[in-house]
Amino acid sequence: MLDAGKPAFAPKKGKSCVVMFVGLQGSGKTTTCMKFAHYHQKIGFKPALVCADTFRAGAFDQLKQNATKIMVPFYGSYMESDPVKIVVEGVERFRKENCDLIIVDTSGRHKQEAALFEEMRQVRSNETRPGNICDGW
Ligand SMILES: Nc1nc2c(ncn2[C@@H]2O[C@H](COP(=O)(O)OP(=O)(O)O)[C@@H](O)[C@H]2O)c(=O)[nH]1
Ligand SMILES: [Mg+2]
Repeated sequence: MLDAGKPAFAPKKGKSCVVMFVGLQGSGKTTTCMKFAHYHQKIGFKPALVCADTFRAGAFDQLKQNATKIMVPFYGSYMESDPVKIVVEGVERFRKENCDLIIVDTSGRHKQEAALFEEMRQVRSNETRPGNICDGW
């Protein structure tokens, strides 16, 4: 998405596109997810937000409050600790609702941890399948 050597990534209206935000804790993922959702909503997309941060306390509340403010539908759980499960359920739900930009907010860590990379790989591999036409993953 941010590779200057490639054409700029752009989701396509009416197609089911999933974008996953990955980064260290506090790097601005959740805030940027909101800006990304809000911007695309204003130009005619139907965005949705999935909270796959089950690591940091308050992460779902943060997403929920901000998503409510910009009036974008969201999915998450206070009980479920497996981010993969939440993403599979959330993406499935929003695909059914014809959302064309499904934004997945993931958890961060204080430094690059092997466990975090593994979690991101699992979240990603569960959602890269036919029907996901964007290669923004
Ligand atoms: N100044 C500034 N602060 C930001 C920006 N984006 C996020 N923040 C702040 O950085 C902190 C962490 O942001 P958050 O989106 O929760 O990061 P996350 O842990 O990666 O999801 C919060 O206090 C945000 O308000 C930005 O573009 N500029
Ligand atoms: Mg966050």
